[in-house]
Amino acid sequence: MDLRPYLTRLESLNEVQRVEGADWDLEIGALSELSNERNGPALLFDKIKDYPPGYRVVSNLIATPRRLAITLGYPPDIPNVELVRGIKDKFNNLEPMPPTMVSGGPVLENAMRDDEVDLLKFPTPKWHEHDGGRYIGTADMVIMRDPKDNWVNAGTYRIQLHDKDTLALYISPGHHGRIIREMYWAQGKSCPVAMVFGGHPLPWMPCFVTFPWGTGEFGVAGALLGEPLQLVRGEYTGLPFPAHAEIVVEGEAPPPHIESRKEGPFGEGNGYYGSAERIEPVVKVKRVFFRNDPVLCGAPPMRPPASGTPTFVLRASNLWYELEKLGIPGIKGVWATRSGGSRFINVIAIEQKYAGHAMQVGMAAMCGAEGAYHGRFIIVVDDDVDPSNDEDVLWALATRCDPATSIQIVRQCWSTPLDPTIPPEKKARGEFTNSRAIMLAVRPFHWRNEFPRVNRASNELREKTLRKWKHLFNPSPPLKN
Ligand SMILES: Cc1cc2nc3c(=O)[nH]c(=O)nc-3n(C[C@H](O)[C@H](O)[C@H](O)COP(=O)(O)O)c2cc1C
Ligand SMILES: [Mn+2]
Repeated sequence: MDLRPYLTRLESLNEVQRVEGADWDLEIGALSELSNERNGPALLFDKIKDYPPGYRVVSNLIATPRRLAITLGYPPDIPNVELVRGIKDKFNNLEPMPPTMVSGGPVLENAMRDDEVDLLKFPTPKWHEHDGGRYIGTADMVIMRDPKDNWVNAGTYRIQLHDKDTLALYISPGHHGRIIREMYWAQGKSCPVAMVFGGHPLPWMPCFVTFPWGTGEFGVAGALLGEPLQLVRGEYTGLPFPAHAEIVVEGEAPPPHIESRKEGPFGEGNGYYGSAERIEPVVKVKRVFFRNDPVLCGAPPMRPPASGTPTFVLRASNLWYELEKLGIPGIKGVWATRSGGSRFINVIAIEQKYAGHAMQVGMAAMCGAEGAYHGRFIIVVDDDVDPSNDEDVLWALATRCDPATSIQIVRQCWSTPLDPTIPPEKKARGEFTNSRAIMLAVRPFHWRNEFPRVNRASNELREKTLRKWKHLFNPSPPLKN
């Protein structure tokens, strides 16, 4: 549950690159994007411009399927679809493990109280050129207690740095933190909040994966860690936060009529500034706790296929789970393409079992809580196609999908204000809907046996040829069909 040994381990696997002398103003953001576009390592920035050595930022911690696999205990080279299958099974069989309260921890090594609070002490990046400010919270945990039922929620919501003791907290409608915050405001009270800006990625993961209302994400974190997460009680709010966190703040969100400020714009995961600049509530910070030489964690959204967070793998896992729960047979693999910003292009590979099976899968993929929200294209392929290989999927689309007969359009589906294709006048009336295309890139079931044979060398011929001629290939090309 401690970030430091985890970073040492990543470093021994060549999965961390140290960078010295970068500027918090756009350079850390641009380097994170350039690196992730190349599937590069996590970046650990030190000696950041204007900041003392030791005040670090790490970005892209689990941004590649490879580092996500390492973090969750899978082999680093596990094929994408096997990773998605593993996460689907793991996350849906978790027995929450309640956290334990401890009396101290590394996070309490340094403190700033009341007038001492100065968040400018940390090298918060300005991530993208047209961002409205610096965002201290991207790979964060926002911790709040339900005032009625007393359980503790932890969610990842973006956090802008307004000034030395004021933050903006942007939470979308329906998300748990927003519901809880409004419960306090309805009683005319400020909402107590603790926020974590860095730590081990395992306890962070449940904070950006959706769990039902009432499920404490800290219990899920314990299940992922295999031991109870250690928490300390904040002296200002009484809220619990991880004892091994890097930087934690405590404060309160006053009702919006008392104080609100402009938030955004912020570069979002679709690749646009979709939610623009709006008036949003703030958080007044009263306490800051941080470790010696703190590491601020960042997971900046990026224009796809780049991404600071592995949301594409998690979307695919949830979608697969939903299809499985419906009892649909023959699902062999699910993927959410990185280019589709994880949501807009979903691919499902099936072993066709009956006429209409492929269309059943396409329709089902638009219906569950995960699959229905914020989608656009659903591509169904046969199981000789790796759904996580974009080039193979495009080949299947190019050769097995007849536009006139294999594409179905469904209108008025569930989208979001972030969807860049919704025209301004429709957005103004709150009509956040879009259309979906189900694209069947499968051999038509009833004449699949007469469909022309594929001319790619068989696995057997490939293996035999490569064994004999392996000196010609460096690195060796893929073996599997
Ligand atoms: C990097 C990143 C940034 C996110 N930013 C926001 C955000 O600004 N606002 C928001 O409501 N959700 C955001 N999300 C999505 C939520 O974290 C996600 O929906 C989560 O399930 C919310 O937790 P909750 O279900 O406890 O509300 C973000 C997710 C990631 C991975
Ligand atoms: Mn929650």
